[in-house]
Amino acid sequence: MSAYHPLSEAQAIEYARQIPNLFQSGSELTSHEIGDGNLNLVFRITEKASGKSIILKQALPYAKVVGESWPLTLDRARIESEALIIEEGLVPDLVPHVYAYDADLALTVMEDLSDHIIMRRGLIERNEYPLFAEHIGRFMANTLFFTSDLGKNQQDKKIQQGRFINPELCKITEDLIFDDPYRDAETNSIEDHIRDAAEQLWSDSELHFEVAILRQKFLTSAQALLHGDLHTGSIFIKPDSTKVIDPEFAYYGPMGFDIGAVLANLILNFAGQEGWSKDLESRKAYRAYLLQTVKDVWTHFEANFRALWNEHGVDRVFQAPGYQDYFIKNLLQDTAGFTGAKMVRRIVGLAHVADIDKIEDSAARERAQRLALAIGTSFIRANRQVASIDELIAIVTKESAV
Ligand code: SR1
Ligand code: MG
Repeated sequence: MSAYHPLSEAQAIEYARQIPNLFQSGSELTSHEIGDGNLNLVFRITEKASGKSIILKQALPYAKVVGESWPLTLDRARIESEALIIEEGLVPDLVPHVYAYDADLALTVMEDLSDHIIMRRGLIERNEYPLFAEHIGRFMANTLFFTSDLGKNQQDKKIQQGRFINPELCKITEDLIFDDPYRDAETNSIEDHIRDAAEQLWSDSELHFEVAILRQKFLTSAQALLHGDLHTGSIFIKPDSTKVIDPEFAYYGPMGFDIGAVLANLILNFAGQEGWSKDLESRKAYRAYLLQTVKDVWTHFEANFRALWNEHGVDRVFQAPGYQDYFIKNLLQDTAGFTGAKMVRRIVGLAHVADIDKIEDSAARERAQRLALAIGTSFIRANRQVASIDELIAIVTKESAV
């Protein structure tokens, strides 16, 4: 019989006490459940005397955002802890340290990052993070390159892929990103004032063709071990530090899906700016910062990725003249499509983003939603054509000028 049970705050303290070499025996510990995501329990355990703290993250056997009617595998806790450990081996400064993983309780014990804030909140507060683009570009270049056939022994890659099949969490993505937004699905969440725009998505067969291309890539293109859910709620940040958390959706998929998640969430915040400042000039300045960050994320990613390829490429055939350029061009195109799909799902699908949903003025919120849909659908349509990051920036600029 499994020993699994969801922990209470008191039980989390008892659990933490038993972890060797963390807290003084008998010291006073406090416990708070601080999880605000869609799926898990997250306890922060603090030792009163020393101020030392850790995080216990426990998977629930269902999706918290919906309830017990949506069962969900506990194996995602294993996936998350194994992915974090792999990422720590590649970019130790950019992920939290994992102290322990408990398979019976589907629980990971990890470093507390409470001196950072969740990046989505940081962007809503309109903070600037000058090191973010370099950090996330380096995170994605290293994790994607060194888990792919470009940078990892190709037999070892296949074995590693076997540990990251993750069918249930992939199915969530397949439904919520690559299906439901394009039909009148029960799980969609659509505000009445944009119903017409949603209906347009459902009847646009040319758009459906492009979404089919992206869906097929998500289902079959096992390029690299992805984070799988790399939105700004999966990033802890402060001005001098970036930490990527929450890789429970990790699986072997198309690289552009991770890059697209980062860009989409920057652009969703861009679309919501009217809701977060009354001052037009300050809004323009923050939007310029966000667009520059979009460009810098891609540029840092590309520079790091090409350097890794040139220095650590494992495959002789992939050194063929012109192949690296061809690969990067295709990756940018995938990134464009996945960015668009990730924007659209956050406006009409099941799980939205606070950058848009928390805008109180409904007229401003509607404008933000329509802008996000216009940019998102344009990006999806660009997925086979775009040739430079500047072309993608130009789409955002054009749609937001209308
Ligand atoms: C039912 S889970 C909804 C969403 O939350 C996660 O963060 C993923 O983005 C997923 O699609
Ligand atoms: Mg998450």
